[in-house]
Amino acid sequence: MFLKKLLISLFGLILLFVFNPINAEHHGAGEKITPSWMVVDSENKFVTFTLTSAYNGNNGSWNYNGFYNGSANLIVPQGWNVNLKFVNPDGNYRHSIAVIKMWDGDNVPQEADDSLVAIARAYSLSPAQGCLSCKEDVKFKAKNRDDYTIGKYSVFCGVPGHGGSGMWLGFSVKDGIDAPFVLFDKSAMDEGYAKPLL
Ligand SMILES: [Cu+2]
Repeated sequence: MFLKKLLISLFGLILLFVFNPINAEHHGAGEKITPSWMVVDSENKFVTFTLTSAYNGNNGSWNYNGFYNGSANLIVPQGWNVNLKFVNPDGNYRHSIAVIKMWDGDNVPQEADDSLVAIARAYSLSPAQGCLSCKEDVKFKAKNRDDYTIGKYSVFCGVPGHGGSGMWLGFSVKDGIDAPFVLFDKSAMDEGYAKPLL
């Protein structure tokens, strides 16, 4: 009996060991994609992501390129220069982008002004106000803060209620990779979502 229990425990431990790395990766999960809206200039260590807000009806149109709830995670090597080419074609709803620190658990901010921005210059003008029918190049260097080592951020719509309702993408700055990429996590999207821009 004891031996049986021991064996079951051991088996459980082995299962945990085998499956845990997958679970641990869950937050950074997804399919690696090379979307049309990402342009990489390796020679100059420069990456451009064109992010169109209200791209389609997903999440009540509160999305970027059709992605929301972190379903796209932009991963950039430490030290690269980034241009988030923000486009809001919508004439009725204001939107913005602000790169803010990833929150813990469910503590998603309801709005984000420039005081929440986690990487120098990584925000569009007055992110809590947003803008209508507007474009802005948001250029900054992907550099982790000294006081903040996990490298996980969010590209967030700062307009009150938007980011808090899912209008955000993941953004990570990583050491040890030599090119940017995007992870698409379909499981973060609602069932029946329209195709995001790939
Ligand atoms: Cu918005």
